[in-house]
Amino acid sequence: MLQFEKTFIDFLLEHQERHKRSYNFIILMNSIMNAGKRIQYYYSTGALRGDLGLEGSVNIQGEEVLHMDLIANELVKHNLARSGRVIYAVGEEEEDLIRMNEEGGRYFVYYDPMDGSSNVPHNLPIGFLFGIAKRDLGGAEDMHLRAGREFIAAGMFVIPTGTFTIALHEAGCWRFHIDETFNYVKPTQIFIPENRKTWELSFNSANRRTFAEPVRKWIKDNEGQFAFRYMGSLAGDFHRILGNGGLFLYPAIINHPDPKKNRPQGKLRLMYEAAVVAFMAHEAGGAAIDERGTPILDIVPEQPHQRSSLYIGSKPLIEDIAKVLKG
Ligand code: AHM
Ligand code: MG
Repeated sequence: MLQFEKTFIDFLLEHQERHKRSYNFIILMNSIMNAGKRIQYYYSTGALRGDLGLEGSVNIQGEEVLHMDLIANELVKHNLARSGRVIYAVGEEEEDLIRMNEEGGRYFVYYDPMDGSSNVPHNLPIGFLFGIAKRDLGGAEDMHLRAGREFIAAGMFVIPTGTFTIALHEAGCWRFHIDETFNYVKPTQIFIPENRKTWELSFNSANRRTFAEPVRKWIKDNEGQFAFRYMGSLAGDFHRILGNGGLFLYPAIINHPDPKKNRPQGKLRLMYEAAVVAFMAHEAGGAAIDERGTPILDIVPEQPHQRSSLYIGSKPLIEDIAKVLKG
């Protein structure tokens, strides 16, 4: 018996028609899917081509650039521009705003084409993360620096695992799996589980001594209740939190023995990492805050590449740690 699974584009067509919306968002999403599939292909064949190593340059974040960073960035840029629907994009590998269709575009896209770089040489899971905001057609265009609260959608591909998860504004968080024809199929809605039995704790434990004292104390008092898991790739680690619940944290680094290595703003980038997962967590029933206890979705970026600390996961745990952070 042949089985026909609903594809992501089928799902989106139904969604847009149900809400009597135009096809512009589908056209944009089609370009993002094309980029995601290509990254999937290049990453899973990268070892054979010798493409998993360093490229030789250093990016605007001061990090060494990998061949895969460049390949993935080119794939995303090309596809976004081709859609004709994007006004500006902000990408992790690009210092400046990427100007696309300033006249006719409708969307702003914030993306990290290859997140979790330490996994790349090993071909282990990385993410392609993106957030989307919409032009305000009602007034003069103000800016592209939108808070997560203003996103209309945000999503992530976990590569080469083959999952794609997207949250749509007030329409939930949905998971798809890649099939043998490179289509993402079989939508399932994701709700972060309320049952504490499966909850996990996820952070880079080697950094523990560099965290603020109240954070260290919270970890010490609470870690015994949870299994500990850490992949070193936000997409992969957050994927587990969506499935099992619990808490992922990348706190501010303020007590590093080498003060030059402190990161009081945290490591992760607000617009295309923290806000993307925060939007998804929100649609899946979870929450996300920064080191001051401010909801990530409320932070209005001042810089496209701004960093943020991140605490994300099950609501009761976020509420609990927020008290500690605010105190
Ligand atoms: P990247 O954009 O250079 O890959 O950095 C982001 C990554 C996240 O995916 C991950 O959660 C974190 O950095 C891992 O950092 P660390 O290696 O310090 O644990
Ligand atoms: Mg990144």
